Amino acid sequence: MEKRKRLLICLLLLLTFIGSVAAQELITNIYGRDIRLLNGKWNAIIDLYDQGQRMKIYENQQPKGNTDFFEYAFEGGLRLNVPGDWNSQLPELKYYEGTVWYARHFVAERLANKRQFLYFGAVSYRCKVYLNGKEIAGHEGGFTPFQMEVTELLRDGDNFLVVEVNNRRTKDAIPAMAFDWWNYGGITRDVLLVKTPQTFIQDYFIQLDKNAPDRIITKVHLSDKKAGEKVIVTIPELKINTELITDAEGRAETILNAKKLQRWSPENPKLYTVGLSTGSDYVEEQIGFRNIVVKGTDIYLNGRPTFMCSISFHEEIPQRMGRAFSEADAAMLLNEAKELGVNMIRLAHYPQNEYTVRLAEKMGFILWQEIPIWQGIDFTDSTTKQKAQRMLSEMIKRDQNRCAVGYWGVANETQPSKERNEFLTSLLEVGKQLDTTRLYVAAFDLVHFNHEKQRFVMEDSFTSQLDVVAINKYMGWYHPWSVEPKDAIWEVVTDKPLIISEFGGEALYGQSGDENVASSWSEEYQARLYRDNIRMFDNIPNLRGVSPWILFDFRSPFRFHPTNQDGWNRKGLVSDQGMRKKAWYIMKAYYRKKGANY
Ligand code: GCB
Repeated sequence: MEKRKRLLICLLLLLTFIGSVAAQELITNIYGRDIRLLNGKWNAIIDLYDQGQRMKIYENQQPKGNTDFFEYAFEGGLRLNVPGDWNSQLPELKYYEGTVWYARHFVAERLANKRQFLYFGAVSYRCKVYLNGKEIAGHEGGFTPFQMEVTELLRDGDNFLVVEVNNRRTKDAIPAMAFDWWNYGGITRDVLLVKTPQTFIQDYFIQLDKNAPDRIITKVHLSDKKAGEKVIVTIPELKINTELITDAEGRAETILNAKKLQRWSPENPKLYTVGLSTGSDYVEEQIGFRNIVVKGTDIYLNGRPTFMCSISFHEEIPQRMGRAFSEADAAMLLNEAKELGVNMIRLAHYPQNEYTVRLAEKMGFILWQEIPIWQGIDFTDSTTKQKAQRMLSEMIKRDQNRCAVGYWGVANETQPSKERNEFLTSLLEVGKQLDTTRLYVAAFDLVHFNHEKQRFVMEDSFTSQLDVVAINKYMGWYHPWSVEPKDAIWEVVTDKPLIISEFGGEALYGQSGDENVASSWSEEYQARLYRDNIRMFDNIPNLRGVSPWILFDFRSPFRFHPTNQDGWNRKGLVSDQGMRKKAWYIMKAYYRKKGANY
């Protein structure tokens, strides 16, 4: 009996624990809500040996009796900026991979007629959240948002919030043990306290049907399972004012017909004010509408075959050697992309912050967003698979109404295997359940020259499941030219559109050298490599876009060359100091020429 009782208690505890850490459905358009930013200077403790848990430092106890003492205090110690990575804030944290505890006080009010949530834009890589001494949530994945309800947990007056952040690389993580960018740790995006009505509009999807220029798919989900609730959707500029009624699940959906719709495009990134209201809630945001589909080997944007003149960047400000996190950071990165003359950006290699996505949409960039399934992922691990599925849904849910997003990327440079195929197939299933209005893409690095055929070829059965196949190919850098660029003919997944999602080579800005010698790390070599690759592009019949690697030089721990790299991947078209290399001008000219096609 005793044993059974104990077992039952254990089970109950476990259930409470699972309940407390379970991810909650994200609130759509968080910045359009009644929010308060909890950014600023937070107190921090570096916990290299993971002792904070044992010491329960999240309780932040103060000594009371004469014999009381605590071997920690948040007050009077390290202070870190939130949002921000920790690596760039303190020399001793530059290479740090481990735990840092963040803490701050904030004043709140318990409100009888409102619900309140804590929302984190991103915490890298895993974290536990403690409010007023109790663990209330946990999250894994460094690039997607999560939230938790705190209505019943807040105190009137002072509240104490602690986040235990850990960025140690592990085999079961995404990305896993090694990746070609800096492993920034910290609370890297905004922290918000959000207020909503008791029953509120939790989620809505308002996007154009992929195949129709005037049918707006509209789906709304209330926070409670309330049937018979009225939801009014308005788009004043289109004279749309439509009433929907929720079903027993609190859901309602319809198709809005929008005859005189001006579609969003890179040349005219038109957005409409869309409002949603119920008896108790109102939310609005700027939403755009566009069609993106594949027919044969073409990508059609708003019914027009479109060539993707793309560029990639990491979420990093090179001059600061730190993560980008603000609207000003987004403007810096995007303005430089605009100068290059692109109509698309591949946000590599993980979902980047919402400021970047929203500003990119206003500026007219088509976006490719992807999750960090980057080489070396353990496809045999079912928990890793679940993590990937969750990351993908968090990415999609956050940006589902950003028409600028044309592509969801599910993987970068993976090797064929049964497990890999099952893993990625499951991701496509999860994605398509949530969103059928974008193209699904993955990048592969398996194209090789077949001497018998005298052709570049690739065999990977998984490509058949994708809308667009993307290829990373470093001709002239990791691969010497097997034939002259003019003879480098491609026969790769010939029935689908191909995008060269990466090509390039390294050059140290300001260094001149032999254009034929890679190890000169010279701008001349990089420029020549660009000219050669551009020559080869003419030999790829189904090529529908290119995306050089990469806009800016970026920090990477495995770039060891002491003088030419010194911890930087130098494939940027623009240097770490913001200076344009020779290859930048070649790419700009190529895009100007291609511009005629979009
Ligand atoms: C790749 C990766 C990218 C690397 C790049 C490189 O194939 O996708 O993340 O940074 O090559 O520079 O080697």
